[in-house]
Amino acid sequence: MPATSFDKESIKNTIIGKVQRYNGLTIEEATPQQIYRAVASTVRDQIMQKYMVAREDRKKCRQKRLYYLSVEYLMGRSMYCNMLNLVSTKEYTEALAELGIDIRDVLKEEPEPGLGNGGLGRLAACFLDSLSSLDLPAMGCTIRYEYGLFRQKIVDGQQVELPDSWLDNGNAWETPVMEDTCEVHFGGHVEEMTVNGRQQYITRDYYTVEAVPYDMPIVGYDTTNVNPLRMWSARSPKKLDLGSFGEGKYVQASEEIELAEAISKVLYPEDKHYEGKMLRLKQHYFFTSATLQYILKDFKKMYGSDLRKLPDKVVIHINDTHPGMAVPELMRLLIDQEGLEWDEAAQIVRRTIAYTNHTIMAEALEKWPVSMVQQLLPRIWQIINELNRRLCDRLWNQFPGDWDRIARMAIVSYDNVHMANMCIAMSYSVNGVSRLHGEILKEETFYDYNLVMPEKFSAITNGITHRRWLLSCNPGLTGLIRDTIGDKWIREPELLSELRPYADDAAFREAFAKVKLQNKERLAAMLRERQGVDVDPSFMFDVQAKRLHEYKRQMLNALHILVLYNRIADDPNFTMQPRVFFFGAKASPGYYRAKQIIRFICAISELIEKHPRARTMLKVVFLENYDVSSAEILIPAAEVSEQLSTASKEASGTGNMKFMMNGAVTIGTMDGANVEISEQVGMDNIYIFGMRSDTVRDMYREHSYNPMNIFETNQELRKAMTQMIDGTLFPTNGAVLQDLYHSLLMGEWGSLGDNYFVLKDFGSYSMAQRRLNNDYENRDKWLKMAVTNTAMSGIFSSDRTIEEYNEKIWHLQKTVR
Ligand code: 26W
Repeated sequence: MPATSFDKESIKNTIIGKVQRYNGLTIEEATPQQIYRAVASTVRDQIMQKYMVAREDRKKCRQKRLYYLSVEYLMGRSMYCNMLNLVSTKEYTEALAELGIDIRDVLKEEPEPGLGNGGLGRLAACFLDSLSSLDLPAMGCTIRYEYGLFRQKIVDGQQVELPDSWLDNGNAWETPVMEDTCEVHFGGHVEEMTVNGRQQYITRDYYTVEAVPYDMPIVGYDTTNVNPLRMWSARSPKKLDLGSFGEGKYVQASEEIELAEAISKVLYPEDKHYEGKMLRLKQHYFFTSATLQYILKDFKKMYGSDLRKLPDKVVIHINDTHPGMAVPELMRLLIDQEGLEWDEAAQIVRRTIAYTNHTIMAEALEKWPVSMVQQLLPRIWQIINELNRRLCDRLWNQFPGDWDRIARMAIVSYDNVHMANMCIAMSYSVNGVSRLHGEILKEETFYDYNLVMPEKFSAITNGITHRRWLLSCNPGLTGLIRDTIGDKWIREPELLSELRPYADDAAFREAFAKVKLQNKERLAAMLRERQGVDVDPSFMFDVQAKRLHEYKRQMLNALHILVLYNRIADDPNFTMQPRVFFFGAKASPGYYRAKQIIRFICAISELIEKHPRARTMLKVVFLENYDVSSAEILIPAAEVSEQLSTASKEASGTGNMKFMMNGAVTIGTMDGANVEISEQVGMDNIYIFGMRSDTVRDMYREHSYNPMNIFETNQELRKAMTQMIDGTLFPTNGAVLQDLYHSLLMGEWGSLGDNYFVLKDFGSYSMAQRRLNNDYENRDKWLKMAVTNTAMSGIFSSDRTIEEYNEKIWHLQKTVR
């Protein structure tokens, strides 16, 4: 037993003691929230003991350290995963039980930190768990938003957004680190002068925002390694001056304070369309500058003042381009503060920064109006401009006269700063997040850059932490796997493949089915409690859960459900496997069409409920406020995983991996990581449909696709689409879905409509669904597929992903003790 593990008795006594000291109460008198805080504090004590060891290890080993910068970290709740990584779930569960407390009631008290939109933020969270568990030295860096992603309610079939004030009762896991507070400067103007023969740049009349770090310890599984997640909070350096109270300046002063603190107020809920909003730029620069200042401070403390060694001791990984201001900011610090020459500084930057791209959607590629950068960050603008000038010089030599190419590759063009170009030009590594995505980056999105610097490009397929997404969220399945193949797979998840032969073992299959049924019952209970909805666990559970986007094609799913409804309604002899279709999806508040899709789904749900026979085999449930915590209940209950993105559009997907690991069978396109999932399980254990990504890209290029041709030939589809606007769904107002309907049939900007090929792929999707429905009737066949999916999911553990990043990009040493 390691010194840091707590036994049941000491856990019990610590909790009793804390409730007494914090609240002056006995356990019986304490509220659930008070108990939660006492338990969290106990778990934290245990982690802190390890944290001290980890910090000593770091000082001793003096290893290179990774800084993983991301504007989003979608952590989910911490308590249970922390207990799990401390290998103490049993001790805590029993200790609480002996105090008369059900651990589940304690876990429910934790607010979920929803500091992310979707895949990108959740990936960062999975990475931290794996980094700690693999004994790699790292620090996650982000913004401590006071409000995370909005909470979603469905009112009258429409999305309503509510603020997510997750910090109301404080955050039990964080500690402020006041001594690392630093200043970030905005605005002003730059003065150039020569001091001792050297050109100097001094910014004057800037305003200051203070950056205060809060650290959250991330403990690895059964190890003493603990890495911090550092969250920066904005604070005004101005203190309210009570002396100015009488002079009426009080209001102005408090307004200034509010403006400064607005920087870390709220997470932007857009994850597709990029809008050059000043506040967003402030957020990005704020946390990037604070992080870089800290990195240099820590480096100098550990290794002295020779910054040329920075690349040997530090790697800065930027999660998409959002922290891309790290490039000019590091240049600025090295030149203006540390006195290095331009070329030296540029070389250090190019050897220290690595960049991951997460999307090829043109509208999501980050760009900032020059005027905005100039005004907000005048010195940074100078540096960007100089980086651009030198880059374009080089390109001009290489491609004389090729203006188009140079414009495509430039950092600054058409009055915008193109963040991806800056990140590629100034980093040593650019990676995509699945094999297919990596290829598209090279052949399409960054074609020109790949010609010039092919050695930078690679692809590393995403992963998910099997500790949260199997061990923690699916104890039933975890128990069954342990009873069957032992527990070596917990450290080496690819050993899950030892389960594969058990797909042919009838007793195992039945045990597997029993676990699935229990998870379906657990989901049903949650829905009854939270939404007052009743679902029948004997129905097939089919789930599409992800952000709402046209490219993810929730429409394909919805239209197909409407077609099924019509088959039932029009033909009294038609039957099918009873099925519940679950949707979980938040729409960006300003994304009108996405919100219309939610209305469409909810309207279909109501239509079905009104039909006595349809109700017996079809149901649609829109799960409100899909977040990490509800995913942990939803995913283990799923039997079918819907991964329907237009091929080439989904960079990887990670939900697909979570469903697979929990024994759901995928119906999906050959997109992102679905391609690799299909290779792992084999084509017999997945339902692949639709156009392949090269065909999709050809069709975009040719502008030849006309959805009207399909509308006119596919009668079932035509009928369903017509029902969108003929009063079937909205009897009192047929025009509600007008725009959505038109978007599928009529185009703009040279397209003939249906930009994501919903109609084009509908036939193929509908056939795949028919096969799936028939196969589900064959219970043995279905269960074999489900078991195979779990068995082959090990490669999608983020442990594998992180090992690959480390081999190809980071080159960190594992802490040895
Ligand atoms: C509006 C600014 C903006 C633009 C793009 C914010 C956030 C983004 C992200 C890049 C969107 C995102 O989350 N991408 C997803 O990243 C996952 C992790 O790599 C992939 O699995 C998903 O396929 C990809 O859509």
